[in-house]
Amino acid sequence: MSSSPNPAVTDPLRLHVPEPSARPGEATDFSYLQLSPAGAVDKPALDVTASQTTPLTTQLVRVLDDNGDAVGPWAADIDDEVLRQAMHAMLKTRAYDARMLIAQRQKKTSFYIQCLGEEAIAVGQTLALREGDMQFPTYRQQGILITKGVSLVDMMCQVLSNAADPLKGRQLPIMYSYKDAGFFSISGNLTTQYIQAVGWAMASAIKGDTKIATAWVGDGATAEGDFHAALVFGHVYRAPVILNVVNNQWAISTFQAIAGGENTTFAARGAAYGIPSLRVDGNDLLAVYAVSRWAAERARSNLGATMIEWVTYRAGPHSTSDDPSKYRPADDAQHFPLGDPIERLKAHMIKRGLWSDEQHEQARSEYDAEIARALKEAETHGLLGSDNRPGAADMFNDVYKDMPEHLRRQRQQLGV
Ligand SMILES: Cc1ncc(C[n+]2csc(CCOP(=O)(O)OP(=O)(O)O)c2C)c(N)n1
Repeated sequence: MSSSPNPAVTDPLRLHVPEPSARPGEATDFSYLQLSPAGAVDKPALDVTASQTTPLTTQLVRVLDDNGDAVGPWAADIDDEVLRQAMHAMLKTRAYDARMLIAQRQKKTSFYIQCLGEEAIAVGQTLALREGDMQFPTYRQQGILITKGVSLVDMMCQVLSNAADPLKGRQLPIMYSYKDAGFFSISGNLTTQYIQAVGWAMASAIKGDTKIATAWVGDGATAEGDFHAALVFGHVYRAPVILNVVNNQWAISTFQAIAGGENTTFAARGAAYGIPSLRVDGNDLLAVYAVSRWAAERARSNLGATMIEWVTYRAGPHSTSDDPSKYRPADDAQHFPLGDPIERLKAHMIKRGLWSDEQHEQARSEYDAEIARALKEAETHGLLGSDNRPGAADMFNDVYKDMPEHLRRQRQQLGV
């Protein structure tokens, strides 16, 4: 009797469509996150190879433990002053978001995006960089600008698209651009900045400069082709760039599993392309700072790109146009096992004698007041629906370096 080499298939095939473990009214099972205890993950040598980091891409670098203590190999020296700066920048970022959200609800602007719960990542990395480095952000890294002390009034004028808008009303609110602050123009097209950051870093190397670039992308946007192109170029040319993936578990209403996160990690992708990669607690300011400094040092030492997956949670709606209660449990953020970045840093700083509940409350109310004052001032330059806005003639400038004939004609047709 001979057995058939190709037995008849009886079960029909089924398409697998990943789903989150919970929908509204249910409780998320966060066990998919694969957490490591604080202090448990090694700190590799700067010249580590990608394959040596492969085991680390399924672990999680964490410094702050549940008692607010800094533990393990990544807990090394962080200045008290850096911690204070980080706390102030995180509180200010949160206060800015809260105020701008209200401004949108009051119809002062058409649109806003918060970074609630993700403040530590942009703030911590910015503090680990140097003047002259260029960051290629998404719309959820306003913490970079606030850490750098960019004028709040100026940022607000962009959000209000008013007469003092530095971008002359041409861009959707929150799509900032601050070349001098090392903040590359935000584009609405997801992931385009990722490959541009690698190119900028390559240019810095070609010129023999000492500046490095940082690239930012969300978990959902890693599914774009530009993500893969960036990894290939970053690896091939050993570009001095930090490739950040902010895994906040959601891309609008889609869970990270549908972007390719099921049974793997985003950090694992970097290692597979030949880029040393780490997976890090994004709600742990000390871990963000330590790992960012390490990656920056690797880049400056001509050791090439580093990929960092920051594990965090998008605690707020995707944007002011989104209602997350339609697709995820309303109390999900409170159950996220990595907690809140501000609360965790606060507990650590109080333990270290650098901060107190009173100072915390005072800083919070001072930022609320400062931001309210800044918004009042920004509103004197106009807001949504007012006539106080950039002139229509501006609409035709800067399409090209010099205005071509057909744009001149269109401007004349408009009579401006
Ligand atoms: C090329 C492109 N496709 C789709 C969109 C619409 N869009 C805007 S934000 C977003 C979700 C992005 O999610 P993620 O990358 O996880 O970042 P997060 O918003 O969570 O920070 C989508 C699909 C877009 N802006 N550009």
